Amino acid sequence: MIKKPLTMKIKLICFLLVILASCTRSTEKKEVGLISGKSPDTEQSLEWFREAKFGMFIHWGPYSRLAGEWNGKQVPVGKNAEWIMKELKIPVDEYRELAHEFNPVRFDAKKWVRLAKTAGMKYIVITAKHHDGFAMYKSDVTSYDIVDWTPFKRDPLKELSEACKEEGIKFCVYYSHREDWDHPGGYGNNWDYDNDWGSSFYDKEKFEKYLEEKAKPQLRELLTGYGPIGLVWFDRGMYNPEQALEFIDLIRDLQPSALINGRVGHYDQEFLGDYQSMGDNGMPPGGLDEYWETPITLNRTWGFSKFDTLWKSPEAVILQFVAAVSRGGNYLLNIGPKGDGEIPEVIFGIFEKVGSWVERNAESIYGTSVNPFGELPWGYCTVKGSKLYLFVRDWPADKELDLPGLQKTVISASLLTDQSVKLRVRQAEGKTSIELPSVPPDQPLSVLVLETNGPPEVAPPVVIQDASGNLELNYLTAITHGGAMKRFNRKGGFHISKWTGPEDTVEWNINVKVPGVYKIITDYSANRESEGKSFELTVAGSHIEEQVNYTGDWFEYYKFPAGYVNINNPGEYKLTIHPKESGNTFLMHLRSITLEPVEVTKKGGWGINGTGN
Ligand code: JFZ
Repeated sequence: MIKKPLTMKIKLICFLLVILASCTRSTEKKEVGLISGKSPDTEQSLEWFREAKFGMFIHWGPYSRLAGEWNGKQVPVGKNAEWIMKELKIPVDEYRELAHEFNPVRFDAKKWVRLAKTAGMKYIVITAKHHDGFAMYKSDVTSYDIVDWTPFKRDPLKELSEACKEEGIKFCVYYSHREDWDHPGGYGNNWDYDNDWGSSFYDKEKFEKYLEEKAKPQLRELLTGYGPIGLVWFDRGMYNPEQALEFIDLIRDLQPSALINGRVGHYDQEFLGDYQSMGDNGMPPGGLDEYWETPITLNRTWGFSKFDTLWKSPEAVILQFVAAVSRGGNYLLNIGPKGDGEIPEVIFGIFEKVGSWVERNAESIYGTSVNPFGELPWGYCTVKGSKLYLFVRDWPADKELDLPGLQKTVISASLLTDQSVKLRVRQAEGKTSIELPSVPPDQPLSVLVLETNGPPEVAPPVVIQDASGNLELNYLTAITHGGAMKRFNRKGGFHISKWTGPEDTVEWNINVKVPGVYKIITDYSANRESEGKSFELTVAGSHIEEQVNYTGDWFEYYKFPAGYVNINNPGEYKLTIHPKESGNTFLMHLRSITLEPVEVTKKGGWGINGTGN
């Protein structure tokens, strides 16, 4: 037997160890990964994202030259012009011919990046490959890319990444990893190929061939050829979490600090990635505990359409942007450049006006945290350190602005855009009111800055009975502790979850005007792993222990009675709920708890849960 030199042996052992480690890491991650796919770098990377708040989304490709029309047929306004190949069932060969003529000679990367800066945007997400399968960069994986397939012969992603670097803008890429209407193994083309697959039915061999020979190699090209990537924006996520994790692993290995959006996995499942992605033009009704981003169209399409001129006004953009920031998220505003590389003129006007408002109010936007007051009737709020920024949309006729529940002393108050204008503040019995000038100094939002004696604290919300005497407890008024979180899911909507142990508690303050017996109804969803887990609910001296019912799947919600409570006296009470034991699966996805008054006819020796208070 040939004696192998020592180094060879060591190399072999090391190689085997690496393989072993990656297997265990991935299985271990798979275990945990199925919960989040997050990496240690995520929190750090989320810092720039949380600071940035405002990004430019760019949908640009061969569909931009068609501008919503093909062969005299139009993509209906309101439908996505970038979907023209599928909307009008353009055969692959014909679409490929059309792509041959894509030649955006008026493309100017610096001009695009400067437009983003004008508006106050801090990152740019460009479609490297959309559902049509065409690569908007020089790809060696296929010749179906802008350099090899068109007369343009330039790499717009290279030029954009360099322009972003020069201007200090984060360069990010969009990649349609599941949907590809050009590749015979991609999802979605049911007019050339029978690939209109779903979550359960798909041609595994064909799809995995597409993943191995196109999607993954192209993502590798983007992660190794365009410098630091701020984030990867996946879309129409993988139905199979394992496959989604393979894309996450690729990014963690090649660019560990690159963020991954919440559409790497499918939006109807437990979300993977580093932050939650709202549905298109989605806006949560209140603050979330998990960081999120919403993609927004400037008109009603992502790709350029010559038929869609329903542009948002600068005021509408500013209001929506501030609503997103005050609810703890980022605002990713889209542009659809034309096929010649020019950006529709109207967009410059909108971005200029948005940008001048953002510039004069920048302190109240970048790096701020979520509004602590819950939704405000007159506008929005953000926080930074011991400063509160109040965005007044509806200027009070009596020039008095009420701020409910502030539990810190206001040291100073002024207009943000003219801090020489000091505002008088009265604080009594938990109420804070600010005396305003007669006319609003700014439009569509005037910003006030209040300095408090330390980071602002706010009295927790109190839920009052509705017209039918019910007390509706949901995520908007919940106070979460430990790992319990207010979350969103496209299928599951707004709910509370991520609680795995007794320290992960949720509580509500309730004000009961009508004493009596109340039925407690919990509305939640739970998968097999959570079935039978115990939770404890306490209110008005009643202590209830219940077991979780299996509801079929996460986001399949059902209402379950959890017992009765007898509230003898009107007043404020605290209702708390938490898992009884520790575990590593979520207790449930709780949508709401309702306390419903129950008509009871009293008989001798009567009592509920053996308590009466
Ligand atoms: C997808 C794409 O199909 C579309 O072309 C565009 O790129 C957009 C940003 O994303 O469309 C979606 C994705 C998700 C939802 C709706 C449309 N959603 O979650 O409701």
